Amino acid sequence: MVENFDEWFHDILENANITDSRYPIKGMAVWMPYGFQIRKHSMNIIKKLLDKDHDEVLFPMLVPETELAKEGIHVKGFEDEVYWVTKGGQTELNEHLALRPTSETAIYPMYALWIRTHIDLPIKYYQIVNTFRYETKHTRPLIRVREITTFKEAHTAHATREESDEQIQDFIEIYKEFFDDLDIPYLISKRPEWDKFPGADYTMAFDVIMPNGKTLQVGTIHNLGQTFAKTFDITFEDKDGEHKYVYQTCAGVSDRVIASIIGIHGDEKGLRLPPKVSPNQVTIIPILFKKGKEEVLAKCSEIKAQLEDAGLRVNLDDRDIRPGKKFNDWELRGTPLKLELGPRDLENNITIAMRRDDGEKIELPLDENLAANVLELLDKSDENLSKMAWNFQDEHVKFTENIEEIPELVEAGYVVKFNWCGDESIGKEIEEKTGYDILGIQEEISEGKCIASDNDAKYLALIAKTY
Ligand code: A5A
Ligand code: MG
Repeated sequence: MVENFDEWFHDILENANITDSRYPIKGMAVWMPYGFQIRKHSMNIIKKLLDKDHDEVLFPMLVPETELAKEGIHVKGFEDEVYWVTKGGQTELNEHLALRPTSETAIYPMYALWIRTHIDLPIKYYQIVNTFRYETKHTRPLIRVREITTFKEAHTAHATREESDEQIQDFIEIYKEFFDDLDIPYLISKRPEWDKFPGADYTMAFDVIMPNGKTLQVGTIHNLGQTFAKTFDITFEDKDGEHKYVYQTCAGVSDRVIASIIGIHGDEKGLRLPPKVSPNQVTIIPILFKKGKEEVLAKCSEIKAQLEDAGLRVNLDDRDIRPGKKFNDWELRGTPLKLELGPRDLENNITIAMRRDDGEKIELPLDENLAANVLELLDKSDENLSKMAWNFQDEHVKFTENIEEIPELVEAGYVVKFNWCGDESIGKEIEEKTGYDILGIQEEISEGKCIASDNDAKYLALIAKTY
């Protein structure tokens, strides 16, 4: 799987009913029912986390050209990726309309109208929408799409720089909780100057290591400073009566979150879904013979009801096919826990539970403790998925003091940690010499030398092969 990860990933999307990429536009795909459910449960988690102190809104998808063009650096970053609406019916539009590649230029002109005084601040809105980017790099389902169907973008405005910096920390905590719920480990870094979001003061990023060693940026958090505030004239009257520009931040995750769930937890048999996002947390598989068929099915329905009462998502697979085929199907689809029940089990008043994460089989009595036992197994499986994934990440980050070693380490599947002085020219030299991207800096250090110059090291930085 590791060797052929891209192929494995492509196949699983189709075989597990996640997406169908045969839609006749490059970089766009259909969400299939099973995939849609994983997406829905994942989005419910991030919504719940944000709803604590953000408000959900919904902006139009089209952005007037004049607004998009206003912020010079921002538009330069996106101009090659924008899809344009130029006609309404037969009529050439006076003003061309962009399909949002992201929504700063849709949202901030409205912030300028809404924000009047310090009482209106902070403002913390988010939306989950589709955005469009005419990506020129190789497109891949969920990973690099041209219609990002699941773009969660949050946009905040604050009275002071300190508050905007605190907001960045809040987003980091929210994303940590989010990825923890998905059992997904992450590397957090501050992007280098030359790789920050167009228009941002600084960008913090969450990267994951996929099984082939390539990193995937799964979330970004940007401190926008006052750049957009000045462009879109977003001002407020402060307590001292002075008119000031707001400080802004924004943060986004996308379909890549689903790609990371699939890629990081999957194995040669298929998906292994974390219980919190699995469409079915438990799948009951009856083993049916002519004799006693009705009794077994009746018991399976009873178990289903019992587990649903405990708040679980349960599926009873009563399709008229071989049990072995059902086992394979649900292994492929990654149900965390399967319960098997045949006539003999019924006689013994037990069911055989099988964990997808480690394949362990456990006999469970069919009594009033069944739901509690099942919940415990799901918790264990959740913890184990997380543990295995964090172990993988820990084992795939390596420190070196020798720049010559970077290519062999990266090609062997590692993200490499190194000392860096922080100079842009040296950073670019490191990227050029090794052929990989600096993800960013992780922490400040006060000892050691830069890996590529005589300067003192200032940061621990990460470099990797990226998607
Ligand atoms: N407005 C800010 C939040 C923004 O647009 N940031 S961003 O450009 O970094 O995008 C947010 C996240 O969307 C990225 O961190 C990345 O995980 C994801 N993303 C970006 N382009 C994508 C693409 N073409 N396909 C899938 N995901 C993408
Ligand atoms: Mg891009």
